[in-house]
Amino acid sequence: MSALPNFELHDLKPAVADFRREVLAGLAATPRRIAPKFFYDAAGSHLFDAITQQPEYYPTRTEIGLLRGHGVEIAERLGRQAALIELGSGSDIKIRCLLDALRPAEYLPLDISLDHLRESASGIARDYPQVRVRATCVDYTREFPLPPIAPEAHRVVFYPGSSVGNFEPSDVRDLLRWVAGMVGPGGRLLIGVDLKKDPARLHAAYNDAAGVTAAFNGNVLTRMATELGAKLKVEDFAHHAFYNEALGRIEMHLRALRATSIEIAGQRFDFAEGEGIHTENSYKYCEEEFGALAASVGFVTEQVWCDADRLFSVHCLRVGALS
Ligand code: AVJ
Repeated sequence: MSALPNFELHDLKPAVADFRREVLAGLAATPRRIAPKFFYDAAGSHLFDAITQQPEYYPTRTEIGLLRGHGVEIAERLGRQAALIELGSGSDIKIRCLLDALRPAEYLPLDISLDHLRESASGIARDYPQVRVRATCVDYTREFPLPPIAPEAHRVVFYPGSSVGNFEPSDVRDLLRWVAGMVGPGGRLLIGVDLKKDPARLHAAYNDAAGVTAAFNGNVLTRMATELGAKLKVEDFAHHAFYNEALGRIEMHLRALRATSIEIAGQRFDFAEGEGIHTENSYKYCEEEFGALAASVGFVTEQVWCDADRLFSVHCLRVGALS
């Protein structure tokens, strides 16, 4: 890759050590769990891209439709020449829609997957030479130092894809507070939130017929084997995803098809048939429910865009004076 004058990459090394530590703790816990952020190595990021192409997986194309269809209005809300910070530089298409509409002075993508980040952010630096691109490889679910932004720059955080659904509702407040601190009073958050809907529709989105979501889920086992040297049989585990209506969330698990075990760093974890590892929650919200959550930490809802079928929502939130 030739050097681009408007591109910088900072690697804060969301280390392998964290992966090992969290996997060991998660497998020792009851119920067993692994955080969904560990899906996203290079292979996992590509599998996620493939998920977004599945006919059953409506969130990505619906959100892109909203960003395209309301680009001008969104840009007017957010204001031009912003410092645009993106949490999880997931989808190239979405950020390009926003960059086209918004023309920010700076773009600061944050992502846990280094290869994915480098590829996507350098492509953007190449195609948007007027935008200064400063990418940071980091686990943004924890606080970390942002690259310095001019104090007078007005800041906008873009958090697309309903990744906020991965957080427990109680933790969403901490995340939103942290974002509010990052953008400061008057700063804005543009956030994609998947809506509550017919459970059958939700179920289908996380159980695509081509089995891509299953492969994405299983990829965390492959990572454990290759990166941590875990002894396990990937084929002993099956993808299990369902909508938990009482809790308003999709749950994904890796369920043992037969008695099996995982050995890591001299520790052995036995699984009875049917026992699982909980790998993801994806919370769904009503529009008002999310607005109330945001308001509880001092965000003012300026506008919400939804598609005609009310599958997905994009919220423009402003940090109020009292946050
Ligand atoms: C990236 C968290 C928004 O919850 O829909 C997709 C991840 N998991 N299919 C989601 C995911 C299974 C996705 N998020």
